[in-house]
Amino acid sequence: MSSPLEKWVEETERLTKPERVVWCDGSEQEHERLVAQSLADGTFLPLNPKTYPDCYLHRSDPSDVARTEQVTFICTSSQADAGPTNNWLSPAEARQRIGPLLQGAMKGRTMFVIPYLMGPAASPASKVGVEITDSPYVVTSMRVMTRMGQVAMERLGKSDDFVPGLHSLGDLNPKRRFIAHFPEEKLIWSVGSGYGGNALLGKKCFALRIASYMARNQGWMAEHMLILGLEDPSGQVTYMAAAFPSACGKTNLAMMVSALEKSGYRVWTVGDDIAWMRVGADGYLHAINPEAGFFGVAPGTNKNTNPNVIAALRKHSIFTNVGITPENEPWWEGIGDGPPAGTRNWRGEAATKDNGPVAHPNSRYTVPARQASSISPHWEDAEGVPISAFIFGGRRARLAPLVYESRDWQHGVFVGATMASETTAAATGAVGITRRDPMAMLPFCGYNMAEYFGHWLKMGRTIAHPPRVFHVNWFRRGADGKFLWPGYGENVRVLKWMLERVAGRGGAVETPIGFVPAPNALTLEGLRIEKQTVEELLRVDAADWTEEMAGTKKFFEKFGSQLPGELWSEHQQLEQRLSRSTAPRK
Ligand code: SAT
Ligand code: MN
Repeated sequence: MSSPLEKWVEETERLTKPERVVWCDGSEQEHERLVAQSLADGTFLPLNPKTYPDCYLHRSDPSDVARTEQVTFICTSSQADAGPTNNWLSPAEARQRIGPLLQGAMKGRTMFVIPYLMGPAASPASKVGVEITDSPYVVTSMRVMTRMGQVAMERLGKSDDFVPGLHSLGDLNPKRRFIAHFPEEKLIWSVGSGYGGNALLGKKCFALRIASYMARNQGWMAEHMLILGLEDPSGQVTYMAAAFPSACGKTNLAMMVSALEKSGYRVWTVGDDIAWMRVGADGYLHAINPEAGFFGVAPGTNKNTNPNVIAALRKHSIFTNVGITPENEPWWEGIGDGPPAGTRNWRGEAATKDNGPVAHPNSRYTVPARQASSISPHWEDAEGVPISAFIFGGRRARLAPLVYESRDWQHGVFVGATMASETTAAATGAVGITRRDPMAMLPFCGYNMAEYFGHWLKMGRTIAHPPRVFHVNWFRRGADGKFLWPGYGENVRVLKWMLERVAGRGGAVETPIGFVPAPNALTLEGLRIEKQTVEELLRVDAADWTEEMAGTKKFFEKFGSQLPGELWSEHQQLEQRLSRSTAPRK
C-alpha cells in the first residue's frame, strides 16, 4: 500500500507530466550532482572557488525578483475567513484557475520531491513539509533553508502529517503567476515564479501562512520574527523576538556585533525571520526557529553593517541577482569598494553608470545558519528558547521614537496591530509608501487578521510570564533628512535598556504612547551623539500621534465588527491620553 506521500506524488506526476521524478535525500552526493547540472544548464554561475568555495550565482528572470502579493491568495471556503487584508479565492475557483497551469507544466523537466523538516530535528514543535518542484535552484536553496531529506522522512514515516506544496516555474509569465494557500487542507500551490518567498514553500507559505492558521487552531504562535539572545556581563542570556517587515534589518539585528561587546554585552543569533512559539511548562513563551538558513537582503550588507554574515557567506552559499566581478566574486551596492572594472550587473550586462543598480535592490544571499559565528549554542534546543521581550518596528521617517515600551500585554497587542512601515523592494510595487503592517504579518497571515489579533489577546491570557512588548524605530530622520540614529551594532544600546526593563531596573518616563527611556537610561558611552539628537529620537509629538490615530482608525474600520473590542478600547484610551497631554495646563 502506498503512503499518503507516495499517493500525492503519483497524483502530481499524473498532473504535471515530468520527464523523470527524483526523490531528494539531502545528501552531499546529491548536492554535487545538482550543482553540476545547474552549472551545465546555466541555472548557476560559478563563483571563485578559492574565495567562495561551493558558492553560486543565480540570475532569476528579470520579471521575477520579489514576492508578488497581488497574486498571493488565501483559499478558504468562506471569504470572511481570509479577511479584508488577504486576496481570496474559493478553493474550487483556485483549482479551476491554477489547475490548468499545472497541467503538463513539468513536461521535459525533472520533478524533484523534497521532504523537509521545519524546526530542529530534536524538537517536538518541528513540522514536516514536502515540496514538489521543477526548479533545481529551489532544491539547492531548500537544502540551505530547511533540514531536508532523510531527517524529514524519518519524522514522517507513513503518516499523512505533512504540508504538501506543489511548485512549478510554469512559463514564468507574471500573468500566469499564482501563489495559493489552502489552509483548510494545509496545501500550497505556487506556479509561475522561481523567486524566494514565492518558490521556497517552506518559508512564507508554510512557516507563516499555513502555520499561522494551524497555530490559531492549536494555541501557539507562528510569527514573522527574528529571535536573538542578549548576553549580559554575568553571562546570563535574555531572549527577544522582533517583528519587522521584510528588508527592515531583521537579519542584521539578529546577527549583530554588539557595540558594547567590551562591556560584556553580546548578541547570539537563534533565527532571522520566523519564530514558532508555544507556552512552556515554565510559563514562558518558548521559540524555535523553523528555518536552517538565512535568506537575507544583500545590498547594504558589509563588514560594518553585518560582519557576521559577511564572514559566514564565504562558503556553501547561493547569491541571487547580485553583480559579479571579474574575479568571480559577488558584488552589490554598499558592499564596500568598487564595483571593479569589468563587473557585470544582476542581469548579466556590463555594469555602467546608466544601466541601473549593479545588484537588484532585493538581491539576496542564502547561507546556512550554522556558519554564523554568532549562532546561539541553543539554536537547535528541542524546547526552544524562553522569550522575555517582543519588539515591533518598522521604517518611520517621522513619528515613532527610537524605542518605547507598551503599558501591558493588551496595549502591546495594540502597538503591534497599529504598526506601519515604509514599503521596500522585498515585494513588487512602489517603494517608500507608508502602509499598515500589523506585527509585520500583513502579507503572511493565513486567515482573518481580526481573528489574528484576537488570538494574540487570547495567548496573553495563557502565558504566565508574557514577554514585555517594545516598539523600535531605527529609521527616524532629522529636519535635514538624515537618519538620527546610527543603527546596526549600536542598536545593542536599545536592547540593553529592554533587558534592564525586563529585569525591573531600566529607568523610564511615561508618555501617552507608553514608556520611553528616562534621561541617561540609555547607555551612550563611546557613541558620539548630541544630547539634542537623543531628545529628538525619544520625542513623542502628541500632534503627530493624534494625526496617526486617524490612520489607525481607518485601518481598524476595515475589519468591521470582527475587530476585538479590546483594540478599540486601547485606541480610545490612547486618544484620551493624547488629548490630555496636548490640553493647555491649568
Ligand atoms: O522573498 S521572501 O519572502 O522569502 C523574503 C521576504 O520578503 O521577507
Ligand atoms: Mn521575512
